[in-house]
Amino acid sequence: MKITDVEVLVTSPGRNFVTIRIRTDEGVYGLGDATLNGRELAVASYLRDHVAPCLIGRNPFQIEDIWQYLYRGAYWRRGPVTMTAIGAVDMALWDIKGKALNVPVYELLGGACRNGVMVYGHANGQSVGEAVEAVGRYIDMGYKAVRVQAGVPGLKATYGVGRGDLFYEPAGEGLPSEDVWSTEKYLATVPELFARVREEYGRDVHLLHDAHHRLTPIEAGRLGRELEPYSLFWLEDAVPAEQQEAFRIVRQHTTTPLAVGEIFNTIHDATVLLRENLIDYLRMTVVHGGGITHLRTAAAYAAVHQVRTGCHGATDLSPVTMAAALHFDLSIPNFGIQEYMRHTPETDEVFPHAYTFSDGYLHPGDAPGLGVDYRDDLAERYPYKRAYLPVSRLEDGTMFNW
Ligand code: GCO
Ligand code: MG
Repeated sequence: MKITDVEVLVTSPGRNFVTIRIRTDEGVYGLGDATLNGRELAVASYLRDHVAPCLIGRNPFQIEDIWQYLYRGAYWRRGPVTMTAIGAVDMALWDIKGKALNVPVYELLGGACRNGVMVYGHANGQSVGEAVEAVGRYIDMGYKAVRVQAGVPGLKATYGVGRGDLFYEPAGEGLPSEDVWSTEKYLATVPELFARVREEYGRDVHLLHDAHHRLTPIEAGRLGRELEPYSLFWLEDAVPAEQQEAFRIVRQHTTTPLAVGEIFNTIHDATVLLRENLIDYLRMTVVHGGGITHLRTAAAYAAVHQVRTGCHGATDLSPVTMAAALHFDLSIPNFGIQEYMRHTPETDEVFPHAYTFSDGYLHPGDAPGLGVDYRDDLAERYPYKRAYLPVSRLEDGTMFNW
């Protein structure tokens, strides 16, 4: 089998997505997600201009060799653009192999280790009261785990508080909007939020929270300690993710489990964290972490240190990534949880998929390959629209972390 064509497809059914479609001389094709929120066209160009020409004529079954060729062969290693591009190619190759051999990808990865993949949904509200009510709606839908975020009094917009119930989408059309942030105001709200949620729904449901890289190590340690009575499943991105050593301080001050890694691109971003047991969950994803091939390396390294996975699964990761993540999650021994932010109906129509949700669990389905398709006829109706994530400033105007 030989690769004959590599297409890079850009569509915006509710938000921008970049997809790679690799075709072969035997008619089988594979799909990969190449979406990097707010920097989509950089990855599209990397693939179209630099990667696609090198793939033509190669044997798509040589997944590992092609991964090494793209990673080592670029000389310029790592980084979100490069690793997203490699991740997209890798996903498409696993898809091709599964389809050609007529098996779902999880069978190629060693087979199912569990019946389904526990996911967490996103409950949020402008106020603590609204957020508490939203948690109830997720529990009613069958979710076993819920992330909870609430607006902060005195701040106009807060990370994690969305425009809709199921489709939280922070990116906005046009140039970046600017949010205002106050750590003091935020820290004053969060413990009350979780006290109220536990009071209302008891201790059966898993609760998660995302601090989105905004705290100093000592602030994070304090928040973690204040949240201990509410037994969180995890506190995510407590401090900026690139500061691996900062987690030593957080860890000294709290037993609240810690998760990080949605912005990591390779295992080299997490070696200190894993070696020193500074985290409990690694959130690297298939799309931004170099594909299924590299995520297997990362998960194996994590398993050695009793760290479990909790792959990123926001709406800016397309259904192709969601499917790839589910095949991966089903097959590894140290799976923890999978994030599941539902896509809009327009997105789901452009990417028909075999995965299904039932009683708090997702299953990738048994279609050959990844089990996702791409409807060109629908995708063409939604041209690319420039869109960015917001940026954040402190109340005095100082640039901060969004
Ligand atoms: C999460 C993430 C997202 C990111 C988004 C950026 O935990 O799901 O933090 O909300 O902000 O994916 O593109
Ligand atoms: Mg996050």
